[in-house]
Amino acid sequence: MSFIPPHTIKELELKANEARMLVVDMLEDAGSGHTAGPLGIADIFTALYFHSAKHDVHNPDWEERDRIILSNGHIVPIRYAVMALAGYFPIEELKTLRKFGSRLQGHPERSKIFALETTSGPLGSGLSQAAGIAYAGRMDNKKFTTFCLMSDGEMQTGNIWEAAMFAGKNRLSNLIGIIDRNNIQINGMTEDVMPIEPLKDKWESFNWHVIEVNGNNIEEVVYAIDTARAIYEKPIMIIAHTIPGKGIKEIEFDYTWHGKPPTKEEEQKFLKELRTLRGKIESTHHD
Ligand SMILES: Cc1ncc(C[n+]2csc(CCOP(=O)(O)OP(=O)(O)O)c2C)c(N)n1
Ligand SMILES: [Mg+2]
Repeated sequence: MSFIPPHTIKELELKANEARMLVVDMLEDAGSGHTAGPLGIADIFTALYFHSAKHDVHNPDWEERDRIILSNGHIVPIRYAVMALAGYFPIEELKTLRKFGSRLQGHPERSKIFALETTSGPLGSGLSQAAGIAYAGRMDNKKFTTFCLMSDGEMQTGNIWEAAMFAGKNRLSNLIGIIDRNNIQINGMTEDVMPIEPLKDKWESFNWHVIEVNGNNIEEVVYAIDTARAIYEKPIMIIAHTIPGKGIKEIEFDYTWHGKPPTKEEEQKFLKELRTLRGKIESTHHD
């Protein structure tokens, strides 16, 4: 397993913080959208785009690129923010989120941005797409990895488990799923709406290798992806335990923030909180 220098982790943490600030800003501008999910999964998207995934901003169609499939399309603001920071489009374009005619719709559309692998929004379909892409990649003898980001709410959909069976049967070790286990969905806590536990046991029984991590700890996320790449003859599921709304105390753990944007006043307050957090990260000494 590769060693990640502490200063690299710090850089990633700062990047995730910056992406969170962009998310708060763009959602307030849009006046609608999802806040809790994007903030919670910021560290994972940052780890992928700035460290773990193979991709080339100057050649988005590069055949050997890792495929990043976003199944729970509603959390796309964080993907847009991280992609903008990585140079896929101008930061100013984030202001057009959800605007008529914009490339940056509330749910991602591949026809508008080719650097996205799929269009998504209807929950539960991403893993089937990802499993098909991974299967085709193996048939073509390609070395890329297919990542599929999913939400815990999606675990309640039937299509996920068909894909789980398919990938397990075909030993798709080039497929790495990541579940945002944030415990919330649109109208409550997952275990109240429709329990999905024991989640690890479920995936293992479908012949997947399961890794559980703190999804808000970038170092853990990076090492988990490293480990996943070394697993032989099984698809891998990373269950990432995250805090919905991570970084902003008022939003953390509160499912009512699933699908509402901050007001102008809240935006200012939240940005201040994230700036304080940035100061803390900057002053942390990693030896
Ligand atoms: C097939 C389908 N049914 C319903 C919806 C509406 N919907 C959008 S997000 C969501 C909640 C899903 O839970 P989760 O993704 O875990 O929410 P989060 O953690 O982001 O708050 C629902 C029901 C949808 N997008 N697709
Ligand atoms: Mg959720």
